[in-house]
Amino acid sequence: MIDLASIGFDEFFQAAFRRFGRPGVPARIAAEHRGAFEVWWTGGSAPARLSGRLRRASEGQPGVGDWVVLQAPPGPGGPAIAEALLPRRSVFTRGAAGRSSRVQVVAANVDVVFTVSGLDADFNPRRIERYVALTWASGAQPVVLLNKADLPGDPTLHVAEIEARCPTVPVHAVSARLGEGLDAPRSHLGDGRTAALVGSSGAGKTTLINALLGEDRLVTRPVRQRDGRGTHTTTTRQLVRLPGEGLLLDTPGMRELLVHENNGVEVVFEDVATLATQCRFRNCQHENEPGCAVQEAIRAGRLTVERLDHFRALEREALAWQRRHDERLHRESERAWGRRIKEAQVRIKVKRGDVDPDRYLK
Ligand SMILES: Nc1nc2c(ncn2[C@@H]2O[C@H](COP(=O)(O)OP(=O)(O)OP(=O)(O)O)[C@@H](O)[C@H]2O)c(=O)[nH]1
Ligand SMILES: [Mg+2]
Ligand SMILES: [Zn+2]
Repeated sequence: MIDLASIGFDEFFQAAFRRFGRPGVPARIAAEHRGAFEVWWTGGSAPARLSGRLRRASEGQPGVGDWVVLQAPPGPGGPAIAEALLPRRSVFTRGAAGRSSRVQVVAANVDVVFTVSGLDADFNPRRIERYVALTWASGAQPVVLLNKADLPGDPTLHVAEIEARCPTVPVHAVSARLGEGLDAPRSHLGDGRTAALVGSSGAGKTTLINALLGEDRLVTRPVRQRDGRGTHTTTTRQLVRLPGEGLLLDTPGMRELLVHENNGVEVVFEDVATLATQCRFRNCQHENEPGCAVQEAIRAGRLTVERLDHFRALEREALAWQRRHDERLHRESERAWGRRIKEAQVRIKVKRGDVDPDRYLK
């Protein structure tokens, strides 16, 4: 038996299921492998497939983490049939490799996306930025986990570098192998919450899940000695339950992180974007300008400050993203980042008392 609330079936999905209005059984897609699904429903776990109508539906295909409606309770007579996809609260997608127009659901209805990066040859700040940008666009909270902190070297510099590049994003150094620093990812979990782990093959996503589980349940494999790259060990996206602490979604390391048109931004922040078009000034920053529809909505209780912050972060990421497409602008911003990273490094040294603050920080 599964208590649906513990796997994320909250008021949002309850209301969506009521609006669906026909008989059926709500279930969450827990795993997918080549078109075959495993779903979780109140009766436990069961195999499922999509109805023909859902397979042909234009609104996008269901992925792991999605809530679907089964025609009937699963029984012994073969896979249950999912006939409808409930609306999503968040969705992390990427352009599928190969056919450029296809969009692949990496993780649906996740509250947090952990971008996992090894503090070895895998460490690549620009790639981490891309994951963070895609996470903002998904509607989930980004968190960066710099794994393998047990390797020689000082992780604090890397943490500072990522913090400088991704302001407002929590960045933590952890060691999945030694089980160190796990309170940080734990603090983002909770009963009924879902966190997805993304990152390149070999970063240690599955090892991290095992460490949080406290048992070696999922298969992990060493990276190649030569270049530290993983061997694509995880091949299915799947949800794992951490009793009382929520759900983790393991994903296969991605070879490519293709961006596609807007990655769902307009869906997730439609309310804020619409309000912004109603401000008196076209370049309104929504701070204390007269005639600001966004601040007006906050005063009236129709919009929360948190949501505006989240939207701002996304805008900032989107801007950074656009910049990267412009080679000339890109080089300029790279120099600016370099300055900010240096400043962050100096701040750390000042904290440790290694340098005289008056010389560096004015
Ligand atoms: N030194 C060190 N090695 C680690 C750590 N975490 C994971 N590893 C090693 O990194 C290798 C790859 O780990 P996996 O967990 O399989 O990596 P993954 O991100 O799941 O990779 P894919 O499933 O291929 O996407 C394994 O040999 C792990 O033991 C860590 O904290 N420190
Ligand atoms: Mg794995
Ligand atoms: Zn405004």
